[in-house]
Amino acid sequence: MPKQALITGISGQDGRYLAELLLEKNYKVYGLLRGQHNPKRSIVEAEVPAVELIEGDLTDMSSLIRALEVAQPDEVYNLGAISHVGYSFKNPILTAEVTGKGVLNMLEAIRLSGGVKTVRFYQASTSEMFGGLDYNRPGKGYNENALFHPRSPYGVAKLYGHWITKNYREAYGMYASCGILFNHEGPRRGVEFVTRKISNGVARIHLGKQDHIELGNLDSKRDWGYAGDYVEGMWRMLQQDQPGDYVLATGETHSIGDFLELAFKEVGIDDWKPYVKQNPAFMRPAEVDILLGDPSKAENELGWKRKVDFPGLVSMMVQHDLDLEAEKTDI
Ligand code: GDR
Repeated sequence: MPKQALITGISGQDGRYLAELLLEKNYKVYGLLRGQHNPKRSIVEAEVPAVELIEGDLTDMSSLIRALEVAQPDEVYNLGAISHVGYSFKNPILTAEVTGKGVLNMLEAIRLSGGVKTVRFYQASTSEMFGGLDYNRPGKGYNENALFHPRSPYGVAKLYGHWITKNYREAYGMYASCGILFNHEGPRRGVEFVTRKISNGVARIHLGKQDHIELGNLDSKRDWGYAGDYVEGMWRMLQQDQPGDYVLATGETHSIGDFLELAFKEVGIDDWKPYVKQNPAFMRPAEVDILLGDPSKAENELGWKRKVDFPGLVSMMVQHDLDLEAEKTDI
């Protein structure tokens, strides 16, 4: 019997990469899709047609119970969330409902439908729980034991999701693991996130479709890896004898300026400054200045290591957007 998996957040970058990976491994994959008429349905159907979509919402526990009845999953990957940090400042209550309480809704749905000892659960935790402040700033990098200090409604909601998942592990003996993932990017990343905004902007500038990119804070640093590598780590976490929490990261940190530098070089522009304008609208009320992860535990225990390096990631994203934008007939 092939294993069965249910993925929430199927229409996001990670949902689609993970679905591809599980389908390659012969899983039967179900995806929870939100909304009455989700415009991303067609993207999922085109990229991973073998996924069976179930309509449901993390804020509606009855829909989650129904999804579990349909999917009968061995593994649940909870990737669904309001995931944009800037947006979470403007919609903090909705973020708490979906990104925080949504995790509890799914855990309770599993428990109430009798799956607490049979279903393996993955929670998408995040480096945004750390905060990058002076007092807890990482030397070698944040690991699983580092202090948390979230700096946004998103980070706070994710921290709730993290702890409620650990609580179900401790209270009910559930196989529940949290992947504390540092930023992971790729051609499927939404253009509202800084890396894709830059790669897409660079491609459009190169093709004469726009003349500059508007960004917020250029000084923050992130530990950026490739999402395709990170979904492999998620899967590995649920194949261990015991559940646990793992950091997935590259162990390197780079500034937005470093990303701009490499992205513009990809199209032969050495000085990016004339092409970038700062717009306060993209600044956040509180910022995470630096993130750097220490993936030693995942490397040692899961045998996981990222394959794509920083220059490889930037190049992959810019080249993808050059092809995409060249095909489009818009200006
Ligand atoms: P992040 O990703 O907040 O780290 O969270 P994002 O790409 O949005 O921001 C990274 C950094 O870039 C700065 N920045 C801008 N960001 C955006 N989105 N748009 C801009 O115009 C811009 N200009 C500068 C930001 O201020 C920030 O410092 C991502 C999300 O995917 C989370 O869901 C996930 O949990 C973490 O990564 C790991």
